[in-house]
Amino acid sequence: MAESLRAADSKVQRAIDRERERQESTLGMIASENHVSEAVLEAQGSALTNKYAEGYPGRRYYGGCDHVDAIERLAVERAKDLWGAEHVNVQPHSGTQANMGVYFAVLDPGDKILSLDLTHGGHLSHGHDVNFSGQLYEIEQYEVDPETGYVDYDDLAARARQFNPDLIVSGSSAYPREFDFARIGEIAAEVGAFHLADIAHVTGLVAAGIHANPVGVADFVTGSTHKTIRAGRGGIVMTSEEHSEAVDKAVFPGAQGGPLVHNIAGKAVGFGEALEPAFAEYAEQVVANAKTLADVLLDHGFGVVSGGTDKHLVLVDLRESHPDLTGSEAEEALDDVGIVLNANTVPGETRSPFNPSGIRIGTPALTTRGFGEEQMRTVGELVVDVLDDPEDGEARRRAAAEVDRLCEAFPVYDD
Ligand code: DSN
Repeated sequence: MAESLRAADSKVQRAIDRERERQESTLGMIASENHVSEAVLEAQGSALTNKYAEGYPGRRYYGGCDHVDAIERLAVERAKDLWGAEHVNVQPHSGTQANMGVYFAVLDPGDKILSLDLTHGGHLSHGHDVNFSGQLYEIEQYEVDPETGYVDYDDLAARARQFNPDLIVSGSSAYPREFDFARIGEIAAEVGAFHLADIAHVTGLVAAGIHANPVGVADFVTGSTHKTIRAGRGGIVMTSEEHSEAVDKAVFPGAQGGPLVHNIAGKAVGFGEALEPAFAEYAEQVVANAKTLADVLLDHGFGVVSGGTDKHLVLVDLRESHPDLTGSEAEEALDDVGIVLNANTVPGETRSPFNPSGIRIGTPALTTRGFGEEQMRTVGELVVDVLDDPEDGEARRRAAAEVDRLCEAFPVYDD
């Protein structure tokens, strides 16, 4: 039992070592990723993984739950402090499971959901036909205005009146602007729909008070806990007392079995860190860095959806500035020099999801490493140099050397 992973399974250990080295030696710019603290890693990699705890604190279906009860209560209380919700469920295994919990709480199969189209920045779990949400419910989608790149609220309202949804989802995975939660709430109230605000990407920015908070405005707020909030991996549902019982029943036993208590411990630890004043400074820097990145790209003629960003990500539409370069080719060229991001569909997409026309670039992970605007400007210039001529080997070599220098200067973990 005492054998270390290195001694017990060198193949898995080697792959973990390599992954850790990859994270240290590349610039992680996938907008949904971050680097959690050693403390969060320790909590997630603890003996808690051994424990089954179906149910909720004080109401479990298994014995021996005193300590995991204490941990789950801490996660819930800290989440209430961060986002101001009356009721919090920290058990969803992911943001998608959090959305499932809300759908199961208030919808029946065949009910109607109005949500943002995936290619306009939405998410699979908001009703895409390859996901359970698109298979169980009838879906109508709103879009962004093709001219401005902002959600077209008049169109959203018109579709709501015509479609008569049971639930409207605000929230996104690749929309660079804040949602007008109050306006969507008014539209939902007008048509008698519930309003779910999915803040998966911006949980940290909302907690830090630099992004509008839909808690108390929307009926339900879901999020993931490992993106901008930088806590243990998973999801969260927030709601009022009124819907608390329905949500809890929908998450367990409705959608899930035993909670992942090691992840819940990681959530508790990360939420505790986010309650410290330094976290607000971090979140502000995340946004300042994204704005700097957008400015550099705009200055070099790149198409930036909506002309900039309010948050942690920039969505680049390559079609006008680089018509011969697809998002996947851009992702590959940047990956080659150690800048890791993802190809992404863009509003009005004319290619395919597998080889789309854009790239999504995020700043949460680099900001965790200590990057400020100066470094972000450098990174922006590297992106420009590589994408302006992906065949230029000399430019790639220069970029790779600069990536090495930045990685050494800003390590992720001390060891
Ligand atoms: N996969 C996440 C993202 O990249 O946005 C969302 O689930």
